[in-house]
Amino acid sequence: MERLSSRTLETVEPGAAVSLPPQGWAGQRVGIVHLGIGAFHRAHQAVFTQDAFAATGDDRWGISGVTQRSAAVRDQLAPQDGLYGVLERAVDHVGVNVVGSVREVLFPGEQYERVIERLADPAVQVVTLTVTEKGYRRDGSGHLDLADPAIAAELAGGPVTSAVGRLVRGLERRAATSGTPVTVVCCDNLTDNGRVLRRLVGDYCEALGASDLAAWIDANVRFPCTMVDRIVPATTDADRALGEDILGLRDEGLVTAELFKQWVIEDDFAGERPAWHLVGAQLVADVAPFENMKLRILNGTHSTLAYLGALRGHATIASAVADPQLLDVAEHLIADDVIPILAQPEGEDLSAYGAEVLKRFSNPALAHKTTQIAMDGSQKLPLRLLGTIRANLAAGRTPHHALRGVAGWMAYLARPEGADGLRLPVDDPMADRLTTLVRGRRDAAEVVDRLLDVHEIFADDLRDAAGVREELVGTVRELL
Ligand code: CS2
Repeated sequence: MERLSSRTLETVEPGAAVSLPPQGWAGQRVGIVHLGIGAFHRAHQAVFTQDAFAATGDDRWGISGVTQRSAAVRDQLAPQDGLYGVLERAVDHVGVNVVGSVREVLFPGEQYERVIERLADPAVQVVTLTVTEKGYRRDGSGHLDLADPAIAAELAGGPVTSAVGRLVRGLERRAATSGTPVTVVCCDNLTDNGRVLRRLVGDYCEALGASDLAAWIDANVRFPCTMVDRIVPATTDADRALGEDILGLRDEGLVTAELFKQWVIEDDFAGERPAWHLVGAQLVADVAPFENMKLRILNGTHSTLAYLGALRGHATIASAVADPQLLDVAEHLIADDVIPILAQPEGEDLSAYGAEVLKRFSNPALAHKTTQIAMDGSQKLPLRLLGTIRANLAAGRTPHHALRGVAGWMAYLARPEGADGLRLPVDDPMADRLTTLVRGRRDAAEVVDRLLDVHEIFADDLRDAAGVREELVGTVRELL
């Protein structure tokens, strides 16, 4: 079968199941650099950007996508002239949206200098990032982790491999050349993500002793906060086969997503930006209420269902949420533990939002693996569940369901297998330490105490908070 490319695209008929990039897609100039071009970016910001191009014809916002660690995405997309499909799956719909926003893919392992030039290019007015929670390399206090091996190596003069390092080096070049202001849009699931990134950039400059650069950044670079949302599970061979059936072409860059997508962006830009606001993105003064709603309702419940679901032998989130016992936990987590401590974002009804999230999780066409969401728990737990627990404790309540989610993570680490022999891999930057502490242990109190002592995750307050340890021990015992 022929491969998707600008030439073969001409053989594809648009229709109910296929939409094509707007006329002129190949002529878009690069105006955005994206660091971390994984599946999520391709199914989210790149789609908003294509829609904005379709709505306005403004061709200044093609994307230069930068890979993180490997050349894989470049090798998938370069032979396809940057084109790829988003396979959109709902219970009663399947279709492919072909996207042409990505105008080049750079692999910094071989093209580092190109990446720096792009970041400095005055035509680039927006830099976006999706490098996952762990990609920010923060220490327990939210500052740049100077002991992180990648950061330490690059500060000692080695190759620059971290996202923050590349960003700072690109801004340094920009300051030294055109000096054009730029907006850096963090699109990862972190509380206050824009401010977090700005702090890390500041820490990096400080570690370099680059106070002039830090001052230039303060004056010329904006870091708006954002909330991003779309469920994008890892692409499977079955997805690729389905995409081929629909397009009649092979697509090595295919990504899979639900129909829903949401993007809330703090309206704080240093220069121009694509007309994302015309195609569904919400530009607001304060993102925090939206971000907390999403992280605590959606992601908190997602992680809880992932750990408890995997332990009960559910391979996917759809299967976990179809389990009445787990649905009950999810509903109570949202209604009893999360909603009472949330601020109401403008225009959102929190209960309706929670119900919609659970409905999205139940989409059986997505096959989102519990073990995929279980990844990087050490990074995700504090953002998704521990804030909820702290806020409840401060209000004098015990958040039983959020604690059950944490107990699920603990039992997942301790148990190599869930029900029905489902393997429970530990994929986490702290995997070695966490598995050495508890993998294979059967004594619930020992498992809980050893994990609660991990300061980077729990700080000291939760270990000592009244009732927390007892409740965790009871639940972990049950789960083991
Ligand atoms: C998921 C998220 O993998 C995970 O941990 O919870 O990636 C989730 O699918 C997205 O945040 C949805 O927007």
